[in-house]
Amino acid sequence: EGVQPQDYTLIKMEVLPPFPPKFATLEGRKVYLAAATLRPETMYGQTNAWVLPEGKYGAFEINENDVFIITERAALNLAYQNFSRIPKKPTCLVELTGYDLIGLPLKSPLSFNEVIYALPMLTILTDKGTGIVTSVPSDAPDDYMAMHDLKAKPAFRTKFGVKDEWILPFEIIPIINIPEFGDKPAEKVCTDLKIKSQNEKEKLAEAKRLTYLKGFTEGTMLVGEYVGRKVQEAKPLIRSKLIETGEAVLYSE
Ligand code: A2H
Repeated sequence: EGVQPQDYTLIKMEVLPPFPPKFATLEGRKVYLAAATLRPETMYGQTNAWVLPEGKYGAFEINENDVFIITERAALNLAYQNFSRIPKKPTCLVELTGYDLIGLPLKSPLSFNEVIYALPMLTILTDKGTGIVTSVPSDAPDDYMAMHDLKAKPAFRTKFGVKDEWILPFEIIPIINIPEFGDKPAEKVCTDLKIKSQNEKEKLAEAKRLTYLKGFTEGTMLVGEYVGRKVQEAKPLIRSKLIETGEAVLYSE
C-alpha cells in the first residue's frame, strides 16, 4: 500500500434476479457487486466482473435499500465513510465465497453489454479495494490476460464451472484511442511484451504502467457522452455523473 490515500470509484454492478438459493435472505433488496476502479471512464467497455474463487466475501447492508457484496475489510472501511445502515458497524446478511458469485448475471452502469457475468480471476488481492474488480479488457492488461486465459483454456473454465456463454459472446470493445497503442491498448501492450498468462506479474506491472500513464495523458474517448474529448477531461465528468445518478460511490483507503 502506498502512503497516499487511493481514491476509488465503486461501481454498483446489480445482481439480476432470480437470485440463487444462497441469496434467499436478500430477496427484495437491491444487491450489487461493488467493484473498485481507478478508470471510471472505461466503464462502457465492461465485459464481466472478476471475483477471487477462494476469497471470502459478505453481503453488507449499506442503507435501507442497498446491499453490497464486498470483503469484510472493505465493508468496515465503508462503514467509517458513511456507507453502512448502522454507522461504523458493518452488518453482514450472508457470508459468501467467490465460488458463490461465479456466474451471477449483472447489470453494470454505462456498459454497452446489458448483461455481464461474474468470473474467476486468481490474482485478485483481498487487501485492496473491495475484492471485486470490473473487467475492461480493451484498457486493462490484467483483465485482458485473465479473459484470454478463460477463452484459451477450456480446462480452466471447467475447473471453475464457467459456462461458454458467459465468456464467448464478449468481444473487446474499443473505448479509448492512445496514439502509440491504438484502440485496444491492453491487447497491443500484452502482445508487444509477449505476456502469456495472468500470472506474469512483472510483465503485467510494466504493461499497466505503460497503458495507465499514456491512457491518461494521451488518450481520447472513442465512445460515450464525451466522445472526441481527452481522457483527462472526461474522467472527472464521468465519475461525477456516476455518483450523482447513484450508480457509483466514492471510496478511499
Ligand atoms: B482498474 P491500484 Cl480499464 N486486486 O479498473 C487486483 N486488482 C484490483 C483490485 C484487487 N483487489 N481492486 C481493483 N483492482 C484493479 C479498470 C482499469 C483498472 C483499467 C485499466 C487499469 C486499471 C478496469 N479493471 O488498473 O493498485 C482495478 O482495475 C491499473 C492499475 O489501486 C483498479 O482500476 O493502483 C486498479 O486495479 C486499482 O489498482
